[in-house]
Amino acid sequence: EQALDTQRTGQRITECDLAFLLARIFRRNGCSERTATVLAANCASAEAAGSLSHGIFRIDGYVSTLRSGWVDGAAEPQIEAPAPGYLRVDARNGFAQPAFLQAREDFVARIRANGIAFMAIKDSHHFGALWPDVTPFAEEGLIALSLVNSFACSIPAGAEKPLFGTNPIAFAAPIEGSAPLVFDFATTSMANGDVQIAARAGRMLPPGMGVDSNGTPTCNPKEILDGGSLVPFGGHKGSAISMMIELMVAGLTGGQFSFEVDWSAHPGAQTPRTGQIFIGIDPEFSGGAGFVEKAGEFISRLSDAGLTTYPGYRRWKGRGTQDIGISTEDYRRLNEYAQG
Ligand code: NDP
Ligand code: PYC
Repeated sequence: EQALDTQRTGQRITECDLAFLLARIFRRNGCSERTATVLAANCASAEAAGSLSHGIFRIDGYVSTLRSGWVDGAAEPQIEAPAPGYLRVDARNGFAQPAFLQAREDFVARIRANGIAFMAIKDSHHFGALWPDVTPFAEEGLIALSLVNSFACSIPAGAEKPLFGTNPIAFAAPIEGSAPLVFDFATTSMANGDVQIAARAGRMLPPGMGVDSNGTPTCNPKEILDGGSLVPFGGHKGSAISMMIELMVAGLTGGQFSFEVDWSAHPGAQTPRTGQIFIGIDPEFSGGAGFVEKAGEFISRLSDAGLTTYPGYRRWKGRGTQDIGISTEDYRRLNEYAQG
């Protein structure tokens, strides 16, 4: 309430106040308390970490999607365990993160009991960063890998039309005496969100990011968004990883491929209705020298080799320490959504 009552403009706000404001927006737009809290925390933490493609920039898209009726902000997921190491979660057209959190405790128990477990979430919408999903596993001493498919906006290497989503991959592992190793990125040359941000700012992209509607390489983000396409990162290699993500996520959840997402009956919809998978491993079962100690040794060798940082370290070092700068315009818009 404090964040709303204060007539602050173009100033700094704590991550906690931002999450509070965002949760109110989600609730106002049809989300249950649980969904609102989870999505708000995800979005505020992305903004705090400087991951702007999935921070408050996304709120317009969340709101227009919720208002379009494409997603159910109050969905109640269904969870079943067809095998001791396999959890199937049906998000029932809700957001992926609350469905995941509902099954998480059971999933962790299965990882610890079996050494490894798999979770397949289907009929879910993931519109945020993945690192908030995987990082807590590493903080609990576990290894996690998560994959998500999205909507067709990336042309497979050698193909002529978009078929893959931006298909992010996220990995987290515990490191003795240091930050968990966490990487999380789109398997396209860049995230679709960053293309939209560049288009809004009137900024050209570096070469090699995508093509226009004729398949001609372009640096103009508007041409990529308007009938054009991104390309996978790293040519045929990234394309194969993106292909694996499509197959693993749609195939193992029983959900949709990115190219099957059809939101045409819901103008304003932006959140892909697909799926998410998790593989969790308990390194306590590895035997020999402990994984976490070996990981610590590995990181110090990387440091000896001249590496000054590693994925996950920057965010871990800055956690909880900084207020977030929000422009006057963004702050006004968020408050309008929260009240309207
Ligand atoms: P980036 O290209 O920005 O890469 C981010 C990753 O690379 C992070 O793990 C980051 O670690 C690491 N990294 C970046 N620079 C360095 C460096 N110099 N040294 C070491 N590590 C580095 O990511 P994207 O733009 O592709 O994706 C951004 C976000 O978008 C992700 O969170 C992703 O989940 C999300 N996304 C979500 C989608 C969805 O369907 N929900 C679709 C596509 C993307 P660190 O954080 O420590 O800096
Ligand atoms: O930025 O590529 C992206 C994206 C797709 C779905 C959610 N984010």
